[in-house]
Amino acid sequence: FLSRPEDLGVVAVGFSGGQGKPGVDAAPTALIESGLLTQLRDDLGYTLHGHDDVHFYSDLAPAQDPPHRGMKNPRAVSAVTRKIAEQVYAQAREGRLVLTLGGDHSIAIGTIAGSAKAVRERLGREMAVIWVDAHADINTPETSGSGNVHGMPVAFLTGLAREEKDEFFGWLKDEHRISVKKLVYIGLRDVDAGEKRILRENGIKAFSMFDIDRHGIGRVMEMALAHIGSDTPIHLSFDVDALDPMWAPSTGTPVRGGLTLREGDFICEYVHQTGSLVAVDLVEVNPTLAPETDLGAHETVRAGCSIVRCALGESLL
Ligand code: 6HN
Ligand code: MN
Ligand code: MN
Ligand code: MN
Repeated sequence: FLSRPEDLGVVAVGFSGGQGKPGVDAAPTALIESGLLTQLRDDLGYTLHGHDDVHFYSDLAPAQDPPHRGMKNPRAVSAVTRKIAEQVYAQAREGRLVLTLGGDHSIAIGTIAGSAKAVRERLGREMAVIWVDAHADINTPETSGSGNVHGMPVAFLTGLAREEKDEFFGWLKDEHRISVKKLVYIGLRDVDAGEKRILRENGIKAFSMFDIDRHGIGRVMEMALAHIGSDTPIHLSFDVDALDPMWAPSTGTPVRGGLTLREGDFICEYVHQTGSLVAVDLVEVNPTLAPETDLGAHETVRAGCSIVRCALGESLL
């Protein structure tokens, strides 16, 4: 009822400017070459829209992009995410489910801004976000130790971080933002001290690996959905580093002690089953980072494909 599931808008973004390691820009091509889109079309029956090429947006990066409030590549990340917001909005406005293949997690500034705006217009509703990640990505420019914007998207999307100027995310308006009340984290295990304070002070719902071990992933998903409330459109933003490096070693900031592939797939299946999914991001696959052997990259791409297929209903009988 929320979107026409047979129509899938695809946005493929080869962007790495939200962090320092090259190679995450190669992920969309690797995922597509491994057959992901073909599977979605032929096996799951989706009609694909807008998938014709991977966008790199090198033309949007200014020649000079010095730090601003400690943020690295701020103009490039702002310009690219603004463009992504337009692309995702254009797909979502048509009532399509939107799949975005990243790219580092800074691109979620664009994907969530675009889908939140479309959901408000189409359904008159405020969208919820399920953020599956080892990290909370809710640093403000001031709390960030790294200056990498992929550690800040949630702060900008919730309005906890703000900027006036268009060239530094000032283009983000209320229509693009989400409420901290409609945000749920799953899989956290490497949260900076400043981020913990932000989570606490804003009463943000977060299920860490401790909670998953304690309750099991089934109960955690029940509690996550209970928090969001039924009939609420859901944007699922999945950072592949939520998975244990055993399953997804090729990623820029791996953290041990993560989700099994099966737990990751279950999260996606569960969200799919609600019928409320409006958009999915898969980010932070870096096929050029392959600890030990080349198998690392292959396995990580394979895990990413599995996550996406489960979110799009592969497991339904
Ligand atoms: N990600 N909290 C660290 C930072 O630099 O702010 C790590 C962020 C990781 C971001 O994995 O999408
Ligand atoms: Mn992330
Ligand atoms: Mn992460
Ligand atoms: Mn850390």
